[in-house]
Amino acid sequence: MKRILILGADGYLGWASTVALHQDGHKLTIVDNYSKRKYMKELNRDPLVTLPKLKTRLTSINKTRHKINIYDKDCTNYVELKAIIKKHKPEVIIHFAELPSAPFSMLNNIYGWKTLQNNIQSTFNVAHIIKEINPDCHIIKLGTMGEYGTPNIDIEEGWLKVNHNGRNDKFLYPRQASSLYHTSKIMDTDLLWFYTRMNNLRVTDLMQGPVYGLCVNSANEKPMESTFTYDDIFGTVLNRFIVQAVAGIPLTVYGSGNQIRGYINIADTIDCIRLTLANTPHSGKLNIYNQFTQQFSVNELAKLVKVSLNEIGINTKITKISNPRIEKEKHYYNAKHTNINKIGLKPTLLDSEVIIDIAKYVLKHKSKINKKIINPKVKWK
Ligand code: USQ
Repeated sequence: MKRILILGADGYLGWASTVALHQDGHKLTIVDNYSKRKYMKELNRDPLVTLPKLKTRLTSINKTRHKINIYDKDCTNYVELKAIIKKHKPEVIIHFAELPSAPFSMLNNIYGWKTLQNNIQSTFNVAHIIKEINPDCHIIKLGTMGEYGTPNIDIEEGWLKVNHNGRNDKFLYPRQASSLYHTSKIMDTDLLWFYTRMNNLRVTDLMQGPVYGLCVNSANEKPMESTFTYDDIFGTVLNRFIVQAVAGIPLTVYGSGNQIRGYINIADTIDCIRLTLANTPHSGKLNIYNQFTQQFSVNELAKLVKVSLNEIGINTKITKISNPRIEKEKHYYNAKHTNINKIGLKPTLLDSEVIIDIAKYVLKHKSKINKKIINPKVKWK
């Protein structure tokens, strides 16, 4: 069992990880400054269910096993973050404390800079503090498959071997993002690789595809429930499509719908965190995992939602709307993702049952769906 510091514990993945790792018996300290909630409010976006803040959500959990320490602090504040790390001496830091949305980062110069500033500064703080205090602490950082973009060659897991003029070397796989958010994640990776090779840190970078699904324990929904967003700025595509179908709105396929990405169920995200916790990198090593389980085009996802929800009497229409983003719509996509399977991931595959399960949760909260926050308002051009 480990002493773990979770940064960004109020989010979709942060909260799910907090509950799961607490159940596994780890000793947790969690931090969040609720900045995503603040920006959602500023932009008149709400999640499907507005959950209480961490302290309230932890009331029942904190009566059992180890008590979880909670801090309402900003990870871009070096001094405050350092004090927490000094006090709790984590063996592992899981860093989710980043602004996670591509459309948010492309809305205007203010949110673009906020995304860059928050994400780079929090990552810098984690790496620099760990270098100063305890280089043996394992840093697990959520990266994104979007760092690689859509190159016309296979996407390797983090690294590319290059033979140039008869000589060989290995470099970070080329990165070319198509939003400022994804660019901030590239900068994170560069910072962590810098500290890993210069200061012998131990870092795991999880290059995750868009996540879907629920973190709801059906036996006792309350403590497990994670924030579930479906709006045009903070929602990811599959969760959005399911909410749109339940609300009777045609699914918003952007452009031709041939964009391919690698997707992952939130339950598998949590398992990946558990597996990487058990596989600490050697000192001076950056382990990179491409964290997704299946590739789909947007059209395939829309069709799967339509066919699956038809089984429970929901009749769904699909529309193609002008793509608000600048992204390749027809492209080669073959991303390797074997490293995480090698250390033990048993993938949860996307099928009708999974989609219907998510839809049942959404149906319970159907009256809360705000139809005004579905159509994309942020344009890249
Ligand atoms: N899309 C639609 N219709 C929609 C929403 C999205 O066609 O209503 C399309 C987008 O144009 C894109 C694809 O679906 O081609 C995925 O979009 P997304 O909004 O689900 O995901 P994205 O903006 O790429 O970012 C999300 C998360 C981010 C994570 C990333 C992984 O917000 O935190 O890093 O997924 S990846 O996409 O592999 O970069």
